[in-house]
Amino acid sequence: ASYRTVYAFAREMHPKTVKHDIHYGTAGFRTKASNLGYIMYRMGLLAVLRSRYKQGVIGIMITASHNPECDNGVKLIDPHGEMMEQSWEELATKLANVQDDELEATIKEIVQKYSIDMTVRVNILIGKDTRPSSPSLAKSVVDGVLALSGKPIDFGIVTTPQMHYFVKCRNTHNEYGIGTEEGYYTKLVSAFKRLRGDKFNNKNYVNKILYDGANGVGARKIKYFKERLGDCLEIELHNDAGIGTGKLNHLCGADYVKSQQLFPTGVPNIPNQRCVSVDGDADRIVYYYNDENNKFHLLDGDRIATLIAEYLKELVLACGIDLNLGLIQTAYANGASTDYITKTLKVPVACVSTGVKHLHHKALEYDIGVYFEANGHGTVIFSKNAKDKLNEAAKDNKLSEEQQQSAEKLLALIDVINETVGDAISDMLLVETILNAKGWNIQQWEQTYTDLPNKLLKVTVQDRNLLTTKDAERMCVTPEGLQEEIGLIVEKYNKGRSFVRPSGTEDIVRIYAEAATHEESEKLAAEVAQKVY
Ligand code: 16G
Ligand code: ZN
Repeated sequence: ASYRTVYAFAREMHPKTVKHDIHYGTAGFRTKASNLGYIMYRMGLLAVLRSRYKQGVIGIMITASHNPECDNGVKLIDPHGEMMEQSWEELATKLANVQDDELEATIKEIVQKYSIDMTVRVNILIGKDTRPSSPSLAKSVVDGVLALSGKPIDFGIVTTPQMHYFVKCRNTHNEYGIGTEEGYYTKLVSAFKRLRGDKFNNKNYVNKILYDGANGVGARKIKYFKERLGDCLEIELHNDAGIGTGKLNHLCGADYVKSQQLFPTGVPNIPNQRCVSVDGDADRIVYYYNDENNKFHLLDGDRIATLIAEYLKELVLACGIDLNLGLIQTAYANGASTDYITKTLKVPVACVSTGVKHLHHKALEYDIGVYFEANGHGTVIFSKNAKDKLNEAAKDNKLSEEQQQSAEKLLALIDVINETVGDAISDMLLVETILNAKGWNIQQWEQTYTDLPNKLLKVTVQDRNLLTTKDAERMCVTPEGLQEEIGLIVEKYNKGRSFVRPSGTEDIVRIYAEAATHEESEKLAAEVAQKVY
């Protein structure tokens, strides 16, 4: 009987309005909000199926991250708090694109294929960002969940990483943390305070930061942290415009700052002042400052990753436990950062394809896996082995006091970190902890290595899928001959490196180039772009 409801609901309230197919891409479905009603409804249906199949709580996040305010999107979160498994992305695409009257048959197919017991009672957690379109899209999701007799639990406006955290907590019976907003703030803030102790300032480190909330959910949620952090860390909030002002991500936020390499609007320009920007759903963060000559300096995901990896390596050495630490990057990582990590820090680096799920997956292979995309999305994950060993070490009186304390510090760091996915605010607390521990200002952090100048271009092509790549997107396979041509161009440049890949989120091809000087990197990118047309 519930299948009938599915169709009736679809026909009457959430009819398919878009003719062409849309795909569950790197970050779920993402397009103009006005085209998403039926997609949301169908993702509500899919979440119930996935939840019954996995016998666990599934999350749905409604957001289009750094995209303009008129866009929206949706992605599903698996029980471990990770992004939905890849094999089900195809099901999502299929379910999204069938006609209304094919919905019931498609659901039956999935139920049969995966032997899903449709009598299991399931909870679906729903969260949304601050976009004006989000409330009505959330209602469509709820209808989908109800149509298959699932129980929707609405978390209201939350960040993407909060949603991932809630899902993980609910599936681990609150062992990972309490699965509420309050539980989240308490976990992160108390660990942060434990690490900071009473030394709020240390040598060149000053405990004040300017925070660009991108006029989105990151601005809202940082207030809960401010209240709880008190004098321990002064966060000066900027870009906190209300819902529907059209200012979300506009000339501000992490994506703007990183891709334009510009200081955001709405943040006061104070020379040498440490600043951060988060993106529209607060899963990305970048650091930056303007110097006394008003020159802009960006410290992106690569910088954050190296800072974290270096500090974790020191602590692991200090506690004398044998844990393997690795860093995961994508082809977009600045060559200078990769050099610094492998040669100076002597931490092994792996390179994987763009997209958080690829990085996360690879990071699971280490006891401590640090992963970051250059754009500022990343986190650290710790294996069960690492956690067990650290817990033992912290209590082991045969170890020296220094060893025990290092183990304790690592355990507190684990609690500051949102292991489920990149989390802008958690990452910020982690970076602030490390800078405080080292007594560093942002300039000292920047001095660890010098970025190679780089340029990112995009070109529109007839069919971006004609371009295929291998070796973590660093080489192209088709069109035939293109890789050789790129190779010949790159050779001409001092410290040149360039690659091209089809975007997973836009109908374009992206070109990345780096070289010894700014001019050369621009010229290299332009030359390669010529070959892609
Ligand atoms: C998505 C990915 C992000 C990646 C970006 C690349 C997630 C949650 N987000 O936003 O990691 O950097 O796509 O976009 O996986 P592109 O394919 O258009 O270059
Ligand atoms: Zn985001």
